[in-house]
Amino acid sequence: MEVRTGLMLLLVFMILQKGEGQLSETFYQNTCPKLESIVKQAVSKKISQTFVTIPATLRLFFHDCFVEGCDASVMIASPNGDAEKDAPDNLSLAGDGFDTVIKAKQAVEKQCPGVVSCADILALATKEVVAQAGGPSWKVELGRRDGLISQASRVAGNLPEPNATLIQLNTIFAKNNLTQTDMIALSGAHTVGFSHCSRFANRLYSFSPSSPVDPDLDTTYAQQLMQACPQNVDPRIAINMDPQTPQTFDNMYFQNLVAKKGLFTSDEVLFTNSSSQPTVIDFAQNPGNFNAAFITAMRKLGRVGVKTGQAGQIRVDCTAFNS
Ligand code: HEM
Ligand SMILES: *[C@@H]1O[C@H](CO)[C@@H](O)[C@H](O)[C@H]1NC(C)=O
Ligand SMILES: *[C@@H]1O[C@H](CO)[C@@H](O)[C@H](O)[C@H]1NC(C)=O
Ligand SMILES: *[C@@H]1O[C@H](CO)[C@@H](O)[C@H](O)[C@H]1NC(C)=O
Ligand SMILES: CC(=O)N[C@H]1CO[C@H](CO)[C@@H](O)[C@@H]1O
Repeated sequence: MEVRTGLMLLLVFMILQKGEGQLSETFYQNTCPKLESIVKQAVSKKISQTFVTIPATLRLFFHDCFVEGCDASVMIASPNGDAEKDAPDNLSLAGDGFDTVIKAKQAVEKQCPGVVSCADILALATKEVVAQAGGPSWKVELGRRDGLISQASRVAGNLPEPNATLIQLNTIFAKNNLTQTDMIALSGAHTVGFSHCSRFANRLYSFSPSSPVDPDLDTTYAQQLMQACPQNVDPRIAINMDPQTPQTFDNMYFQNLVAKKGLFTSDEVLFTNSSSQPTVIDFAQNPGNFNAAFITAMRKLGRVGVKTGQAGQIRVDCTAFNS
């Protein structure tokens, strides 16, 4: 009899544990029912102030998830300059992404104090910026807790470089449970936003001894890039990554790749390598297929390394651990 009761308790305990440890679309249904509309309002206001809100928030989410998991660790500000956001890889994260999360969190705290994690607010804000740029929308899984570690030294090697090969891209995404198709779809985020000249200048001036300009770059596009980014250009200069529809979240990125107008080597390789080319052509020709793949991949990205249940904390201020 006692053994059976014990087993029953164990079973109930295991079910509870499992429920607690998983993300769910209805996580805040009772504790903060208006969460989505509060975040939406804060994000819309921020977008009306600056378009940069859109690419900056989207990239911030990606960088957060790939380093320590989606736990808002990228938001932490360190007085010593040794937090995740201070790493060289993060040097170009635009301040407007951080500001978007801070503003949305402040709005959420007014109605549901101490309940919603910064990690979840970043995930919701990211869905919002994509939708408001004309991209697809999706249901965001919630229940992430905020992380307790944010170190610049833990960034290196976890984020892909713009000169990465297909194998390197696949390896780094696979470590985050993302497939090659997920990786290609997520790269479509480069349909909005900016890049500094230094991230692709090698393709214009020093590609190889026999060919200073990368032969995989359309010649007219290469000339336009050289005009925008002359050698020794001001390092603060940044250009649109999608030269055709820079402010719209569409499948133009893939059409650009087919036209040899991918900005980074890591973009163009998705078309030049025969193993990924069919997916690029599919996404270039069928926006619906891209949108569906992007949704699938964003939901998977949002599960990377998440802390749930009692792990981590619900930060009061997204830029600081609770004291
Ligand atoms: C596949 C590997 C990837 C590489 C090598 C890569 C690399 C880069 C680089 C070098 C920049 C320019 C940064 C600058 O100079 O300011 C950039 C910008 C950006 N990336 Fe990626 N990225 C990758 C994947 C992703 C993913 C998965 C997302 C999101 C889902 C993303 C979203 C963005 C956005 C939105 C920007 C523009 C940021 C802004 O305008 O503030 N990237 N990326
Ligand atoms: C990419 O650039 C970095 C830094 O310049 C270099 O260390 C690395 O070897 C390059 N990777 C490839 C695949 O060319
Ligand atoms: C294409 O990518 C695969 C990995 O998916 C790699 O094995 C192969 O060497 C690449 N091909 C070229 C021509 O770089
Ligand atoms: C990848 O998925 C496995 C199995 O679900 C999980 O144990 C692991 O933590 C995941 N990795 C990341 C980085 O999220
Ligand atoms: C070292 C460094 O410049 N880090 C930067 C990382 O990104 C944040 C947000 O834009 C900057 O404030 C830091 O200066």
